[in-house]
Amino acid sequence: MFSLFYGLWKYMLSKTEFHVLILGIDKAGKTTLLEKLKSIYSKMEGLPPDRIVPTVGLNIGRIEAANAKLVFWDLGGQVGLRTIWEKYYEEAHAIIYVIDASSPSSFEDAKSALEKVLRHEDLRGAPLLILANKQDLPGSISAEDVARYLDLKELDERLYMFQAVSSYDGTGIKFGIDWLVEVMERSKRTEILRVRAGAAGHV
Ligand SMILES: Nc1nc2c(ncn2[C@@H]2O[C@H](COP(=O)(O)OP(=O)(O)O)[C@@H](O)[C@H]2O)c(=O)[nH]1
Ligand SMILES: [Mg+2]
Repeated sequence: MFSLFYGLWKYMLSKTEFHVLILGIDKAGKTTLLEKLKSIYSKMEGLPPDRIVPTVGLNIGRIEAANAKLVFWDLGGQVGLRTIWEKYYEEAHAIIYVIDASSPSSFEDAKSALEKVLRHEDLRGAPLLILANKQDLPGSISAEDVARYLDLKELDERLYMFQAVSSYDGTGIKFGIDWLVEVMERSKRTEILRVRAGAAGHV
């Protein structure tokens, strides 16, 4: 009996397309991360870093990872574009927040932008993967130090993890994505989004 339900559950999850927001301030490395994700997980070659231009609006990437279908939304990070973020919040299963771990002067801005994201009602319960990016650079700080610096107070009831990555050489990315898929599959928010999508389908 258990295995029947488990099988059904697994089947439903395999049909789910998870929406993952990639957020962070300008130049944190969001678009470079998205292109790296494409090149790691799909046969398609991602854009090389020197071909990536500043994002105005939205970049989308679709991949399959750990048997799950993932859609990434990379939103422009410039202050003037941040109001666009909120339109995607409601539909997102999880958040990846990218931080340039080699740029201490940007930490304060990164922290306040993240706190604003976490306070947003429409993102309640969304699992959060915080990436300490640019680990290939000698001046970068560890994921633990980023966590200590951010000293986030509003994480309760949210599944989260800090992970050191490099969007250049790919270090740490698979580990972070595996974690994200696992927590999205069992998150209450995924359940709520599924129920809502089902209800909308019957209208
Ligand atoms: N060394 C290094 N540079 C990176 C990494 N990720 C992004 N960058 C560089 O950081 C700058 C901003 O990257 P971009 O992806 O455009 O940032 P976005 O504004 O958050 O989308 C570019 O010059 C990238 O080449 C990384 O992991 N290592
Ligand atoms: Mg960008």
